[in-house]
Amino acid sequence: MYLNSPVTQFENLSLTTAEPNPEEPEIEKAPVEVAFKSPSLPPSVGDGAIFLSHRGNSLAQQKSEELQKTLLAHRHDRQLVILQDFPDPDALSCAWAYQLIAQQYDIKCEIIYAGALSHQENIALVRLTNLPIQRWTPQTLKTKDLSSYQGFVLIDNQGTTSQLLSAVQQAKIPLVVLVDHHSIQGDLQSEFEDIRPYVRATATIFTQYLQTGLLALDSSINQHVKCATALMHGLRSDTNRLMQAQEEDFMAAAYLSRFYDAQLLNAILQANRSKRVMDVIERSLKNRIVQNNFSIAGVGYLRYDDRDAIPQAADFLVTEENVHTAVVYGIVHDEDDELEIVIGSLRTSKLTLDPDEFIKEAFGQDSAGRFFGGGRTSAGGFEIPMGFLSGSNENSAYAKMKWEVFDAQIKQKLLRLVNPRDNPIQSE
Ligand SMILES: [Mn+2]
Repeated sequence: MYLNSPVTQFENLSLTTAEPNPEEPEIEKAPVEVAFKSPSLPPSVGDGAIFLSHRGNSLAQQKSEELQKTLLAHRHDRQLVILQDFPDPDALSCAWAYQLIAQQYDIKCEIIYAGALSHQENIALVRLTNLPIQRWTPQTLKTKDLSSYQGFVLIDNQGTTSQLLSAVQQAKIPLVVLVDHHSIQGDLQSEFEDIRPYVRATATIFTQYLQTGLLALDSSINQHVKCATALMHGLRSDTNRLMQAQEEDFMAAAYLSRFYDAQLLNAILQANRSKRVMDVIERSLKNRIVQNNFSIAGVGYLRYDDRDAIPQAADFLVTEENVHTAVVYGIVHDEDDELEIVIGSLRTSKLTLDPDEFIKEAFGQDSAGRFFGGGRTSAGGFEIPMGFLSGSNENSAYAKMKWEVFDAQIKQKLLRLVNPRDNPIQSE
């Protein structure tokens, strides 16, 4: 569900590299025999391995070995790496790291997402690093021959936040690799699985894979430097600029610091917010209600490309005095207004509040038993499809009425948890 991304905008096409870029050079494929390390990954592989074994991080070592075995078993395959519809820096950077690792085994990965790159920093990240990502809308999917892929991969998500999941499942493509740090969201079966909800960023997990020798980073290879920079950005953004980082995350950042480009990271972080994003933040301020230290704001309708204004507004609302948790939500619609979805983000500084539990409790499950959202430490999100009620907003009175109903319903569900009432009989 991820739910936790930042903001966006790219009507200015020069800003976006979301479309597949046929010129994107395929990375040179090293001969498989040379490229992979011995399957047993001896501790002598790279000093990172020693680093980790000092900490007794045998899980990272063991998972790296398992992943390597899986990759060996899938040499020469073509895989789809599916990200959440609105990918965040953690997802983007890890997918890239996976692609670089996998290509040593002559596995050709295409990194795809269905929604939009919706945070100014994500657009800058993709543009400045030439991050090899492609946007596949459900329409794009129809033009693709899915039978040419032997497997798919989920990174920093478990498929619940991607419109593409059902298509690859229908095409009977097997899930080969699943790496995530969100709580378990379903019963997906994956050949290789590494889900560590206590790790703050998937970038930490991938950096550990690199450290244990799955890919030897080389500062003289431009692409490695850019990928390390992307991982550093992913790690920082999922740990609130390292403020919520724990030892493992700091160790990963320390390792990346040998390779990353500080100036490039700085350029990514300097990306400015668009006016439309600023407007959504303004609406969230105006509309917020504060109860029991929760700040709740509905922001009405917003465009797909501005979807990431929601978590940014939540980031801002949670900074108010006496507020420990902020929830911001709105109805996001695509260009044709055909597809509408309620999207919300939660941010909390309250250590005892588990965003995953809170969101699952507040919104429950859909008819297929899937939760509408979930979370990780300090952040969470939800997506509620509007189905039959989507569209027809040319009638503004209708659009307004529809928003009011959703707004009231979401508020009720949230307030039920914010002001729990043990006694349903109200005494005046
Ligand atoms: Mn993440």
